[in-house]
Amino acid sequence: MKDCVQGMVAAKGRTNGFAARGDRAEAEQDGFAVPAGFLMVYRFAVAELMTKLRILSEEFDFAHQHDPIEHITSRVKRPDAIQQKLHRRGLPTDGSTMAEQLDDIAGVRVVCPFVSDVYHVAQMLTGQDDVELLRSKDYIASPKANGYRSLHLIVRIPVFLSDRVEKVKVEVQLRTIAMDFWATLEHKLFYKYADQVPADFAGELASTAAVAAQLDTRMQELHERLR
Ligand code: 0O2
Repeated sequence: MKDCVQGMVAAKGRTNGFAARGDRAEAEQDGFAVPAGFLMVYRFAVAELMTKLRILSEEFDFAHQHDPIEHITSRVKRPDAIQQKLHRRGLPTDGSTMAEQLDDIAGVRVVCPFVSDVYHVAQMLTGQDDVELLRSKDYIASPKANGYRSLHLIVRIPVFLSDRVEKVKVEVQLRTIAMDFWATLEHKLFYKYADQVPADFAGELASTAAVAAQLDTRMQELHERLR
């Protein structure tokens, strides 16, 4: 596994992690009140999940001479993105609404070599006693109309603080290198259209996703023949 612990939003100039600036500064951004300390537990949850995934990666590689994880990235949603999402859904912007209604404040993206690895990593992760699977969406079995494929899990894990345990939700996106390649470029190409892909592009886009899916199938076959 390549240790690629950078924010999914790094391209926008921010990195994730235990940043020197605290939650107080985040709370003040754009006048939007994310309660002080609110995002901290999400950073801890991401750190815990990253550790779990690194252990699975290294130990599986040791035991089976195959690393099921190519790389992992993570991010904690920025206050302005949290605010936009709440506004879009017409929800109040208090801390408990944020925690209850938003599943992706903490996000971890796991990129795997083969499709079989995606399901295997998901199974190993959700099989752990302290990982509660709340929801899953399998966009590999049922791709989105634009061709997007990935396995999305919403999990809840305990974060042990000085005086309490908090159960924190994390969105885990698992995908292959080919799926990640497609999703990254699709996001870049159509970002300015804010998800409204021009009609004449839709078919073209879906067919590029089909090419990526074919690559995955052929690579999976080669992987199985060599085992
Ligand atoms: P970001 O910046 O990546 O966080 P939600 O929008 O999460 O409340 P929904 O629609 O059920 O609810 O979410 P879903 O379908 O599980 O997808 C959420 C995330 O998946 C997105 O997060 C993207 O990261 C990714 N995703 C979903 N569909 C597409 C797609 O068509 N193309 C690409 N490139 N990524 C996709 P955000 O919040 O949009 O952005």
